[in-house]
Amino acid sequence: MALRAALSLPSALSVHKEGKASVSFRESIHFVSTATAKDCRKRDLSVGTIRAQTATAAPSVDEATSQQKKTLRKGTVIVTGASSGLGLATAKALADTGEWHVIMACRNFLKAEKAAKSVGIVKENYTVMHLDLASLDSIRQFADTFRRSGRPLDVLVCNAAVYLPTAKAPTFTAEGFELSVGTNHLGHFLLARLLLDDLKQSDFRTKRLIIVGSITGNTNTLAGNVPPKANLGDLRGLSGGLNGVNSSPMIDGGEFDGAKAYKDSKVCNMLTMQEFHRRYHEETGITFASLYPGCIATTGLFREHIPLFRLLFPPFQKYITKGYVSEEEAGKRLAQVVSDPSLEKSGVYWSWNNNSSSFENQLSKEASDAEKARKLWEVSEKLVGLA
Ligand code: NDP
Ligand code: PMR
Repeated sequence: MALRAALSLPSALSVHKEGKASVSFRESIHFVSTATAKDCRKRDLSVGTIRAQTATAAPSVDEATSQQKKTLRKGTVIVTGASSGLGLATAKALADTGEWHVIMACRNFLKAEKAAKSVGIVKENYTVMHLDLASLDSIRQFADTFRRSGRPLDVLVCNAAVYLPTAKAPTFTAEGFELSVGTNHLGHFLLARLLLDDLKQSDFRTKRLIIVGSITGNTNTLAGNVPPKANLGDLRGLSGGLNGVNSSPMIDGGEFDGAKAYKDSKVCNMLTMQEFHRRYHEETGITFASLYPGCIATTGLFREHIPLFRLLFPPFQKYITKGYVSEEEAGKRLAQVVSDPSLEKSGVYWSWNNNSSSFENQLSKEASDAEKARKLWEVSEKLVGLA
């Protein structure tokens, strides 16, 4: 009964202490290339030139060496919100392969550095860069800083999120968007749009844009039917600027509800991935994907929830719904979506079954509504200053 109450009842209490991310990882450090980013760029350019000139001829010694070097170059992956939970576990899983350099795009620089050290990510395999998704200026600055670093971009993972289930009133981003949708959707929307050209230029073996979704935004599931349910309506609140002053802070124009705002933001994430796929996959060859990594009930996502919820949620998911997954396992799943050749298909919402094998999942009616996705895209680009 207590469990049910904690899992279903909102509370006036809110917890500001961070949930502990207890991640235990197998230490496996592989070969690490020590080439600088500039070296990578130079090499890639030369590979491109040689390829174009010798399209039908047998490979020259130079070309063979360049091709070899090209496959040896590490991929560069940006992971937003890599300072805890899923983002950190994914950064660790990717860095440990020795094949990836992870840009940890985080709002708290020091926390991210400490987190990387605490899970043992080797220094050569990551760089922390500042990114606050609740500020459009910060996002633009991040894109500039990343470009100035000289690294190519091969994969972008839009992972960061906030969840404010106990908030009684809305809070806002620097530009005055309700914080959950502003951070989880609008911030990532601008970031992904700004970095699309960089992704296009990648000549790595794979180039991907991944936006983390969730089961709770999908009303074709039991989890997605726990109230309050996601519903974007006709986007009237979003069209009005989501600012709570001359428009509602909720996408559908309704009263503020923090849990619903999060679930709505996840629907936006899944719609955005599909709209990217429709607009750009054929032209660019970029793989666009979303996923539900499983219920990672121990992460910092629940830091604002009441203590009883945080106590009971992990055993509830472990023993009752059986939807629980550890941070380490979830990190491996997202790392697969980043890197695994068998998950190259674009436009897919990935999920995993109980024996941890991936499958293409079905999205709810709303989360696969192409017309809504197009409208969401157009309204979002106006709000973030792209149109
Ligand atoms: P965490 O709270 O552990 O991680 C969220 C990350 O987002 C943190 O690194 C946090 O930074 C960062 N973040 C929050 N706001 C901003 C901002 N304004 N700018 C930059 N970074 C920000 O949660 P999870 O690991 O659980 O969540 C990761 C993703 O997984 C989310 O997209 C979530 O929706 C999704 N997901 C989670 C599930 C779960 O069961 N936990 C289930 C399904 C999907 P900081 O460390 O500074 O707070
Ligand atoms: Mg849910 C198979 C059942 C299932 C799964 C996989 C989840 C995942 N949840 C399930 C069922 C239920 N949940 C049921 C039956 C209840 C009512 C007791 C329930 C309740 C519940 C609450 C109160 N669940 C929650 C909450 C949250 O606050 C979490 C949330 O909605 O955050 C937005 C949550 C979650 N349940 C999940 C997952 C993955 C979450 C985390 C949120 C997310 O990132 O989507």
